[in-house]
Amino acid sequence: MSSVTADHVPASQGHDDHDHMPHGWRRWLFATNHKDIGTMYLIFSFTMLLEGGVLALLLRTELFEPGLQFFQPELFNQFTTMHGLIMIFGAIMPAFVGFANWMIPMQIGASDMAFARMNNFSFWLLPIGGLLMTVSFFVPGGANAAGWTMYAPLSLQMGPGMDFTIFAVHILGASSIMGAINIIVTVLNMRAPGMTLMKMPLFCWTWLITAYLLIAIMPVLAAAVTMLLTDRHFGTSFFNAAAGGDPVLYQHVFWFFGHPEVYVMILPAFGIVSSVVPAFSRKLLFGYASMVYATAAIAILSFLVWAHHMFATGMPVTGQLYFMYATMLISIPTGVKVFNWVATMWRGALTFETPMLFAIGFIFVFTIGGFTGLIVAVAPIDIAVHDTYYIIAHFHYVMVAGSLFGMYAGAYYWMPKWTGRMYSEKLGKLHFWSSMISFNITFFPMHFLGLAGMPRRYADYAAQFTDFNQIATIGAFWFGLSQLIFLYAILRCYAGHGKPAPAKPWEGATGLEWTVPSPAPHHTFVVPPIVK
Ligand code: CU1
Repeated sequence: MSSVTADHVPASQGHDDHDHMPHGWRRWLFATNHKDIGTMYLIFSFTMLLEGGVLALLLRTELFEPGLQFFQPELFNQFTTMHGLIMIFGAIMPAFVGFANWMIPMQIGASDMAFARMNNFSFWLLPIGGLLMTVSFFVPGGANAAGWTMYAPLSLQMGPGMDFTIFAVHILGASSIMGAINIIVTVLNMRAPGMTLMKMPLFCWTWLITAYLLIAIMPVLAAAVTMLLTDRHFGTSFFNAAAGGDPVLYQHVFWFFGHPEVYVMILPAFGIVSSVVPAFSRKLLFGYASMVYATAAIAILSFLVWAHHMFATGMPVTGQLYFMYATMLISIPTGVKVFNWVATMWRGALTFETPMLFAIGFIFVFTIGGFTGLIVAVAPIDIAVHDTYYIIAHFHYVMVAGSLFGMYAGAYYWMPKWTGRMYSEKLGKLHFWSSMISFNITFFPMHFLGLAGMPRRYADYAAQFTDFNQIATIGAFWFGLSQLIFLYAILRCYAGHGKPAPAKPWEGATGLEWTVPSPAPHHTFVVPPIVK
């Protein structure tokens, strides 16, 4: 990574009067500039993606055949829980904060994030939280096997690993809240002259709205797990029915966090796709204002639909109807977005470099996930497929083909800005096609498994489910290996291979970040031209 900055810190090295950037490991531990912190966020989240991915492959290995081959059900369930928690809190959320750190200041013409030292703190909480989450495996009683949702009453009976998980969630949540505060203050206070809110790139808008979501929901999650903690150790009985508590209350509190959390993980991807599609269509984004309003509408509606995760708890029919219709309402602003992306491409001068492939792949495959979301919003259907692989298929279409593909679109799009090098288009395209095909081989059959009644979170299954499970496992290993292509492609850039990137590598790209040279100078922003 030294080659990234080598060209840009020469004068100050040695006699360090103006540039207070520390060198060596201190540069990273004490980092206060948004680019280094952004890089660390991205490295951390990719590491967690690999850890969560290995856990997923362990699950798929056990599920290659019916019967118990490798893992006992208890351990299998621990893998399930940790796969979910690590992907959500370790991989997806920090990755988007990494994108925000790198790109938002450059996109709005700010010199850095508003709170540089808090930025350092919120990053360094992550490895601590991630470590705590991971070591809970090795605590007596093990990591919690109650699922990533940590439902009471089961989570009240888990071993000490559960307390590790609770504490890890607190720490990761605190990091998210600080990241969100930083992003809000940066966007609202530090825009260059002329950069009005309605001129910001969509990525800044989607992150601004996401940050408000985070501030609203992370304390709710913290409250839920704190109540678990006091139920476990301090004699309360919020969720303990035997002592007058209500386990379903846990689900209400959890999903009041959990549903908006889904949008925390997808809105920034919407922002990235809204940057990439216009660039490779050589057109301005179609319907900018409607994109902003649709994002805000999705965010507001996301607070009103939480109990669609709870249709199977025996809700009154009026409650089921309300949550069903409210959930379906979200497909309207989401449809506006998909329409706008397609309309942006309509009659554009399209080219299909890797970022555009991932963006189009996102629109196509994420929309399948959105569509199955509409299907499971229907209460009677949801009750039928509740806790089956249909749900697993649905949300992996949203989180992998949505969040992850959106991130890959952004990573290839801005890689020249980050590394100063052009990635290999051959490797990028190989990564895209290999991921796209293997992703669908992995997750599409899970729709059939779910409809046929295969339940989630079991290490064993009935023999008639064997074929689709074997297909899914083969796809999963293929998908996992494909991600190493990305690792290789980006390491090549950092190692200085590939053509030097021009400041503006993409013909149709607009936005302030492209007025900065590649790689972006280490400390300060090149004084931005006044936006007209
Ligand atoms: Cu939901």
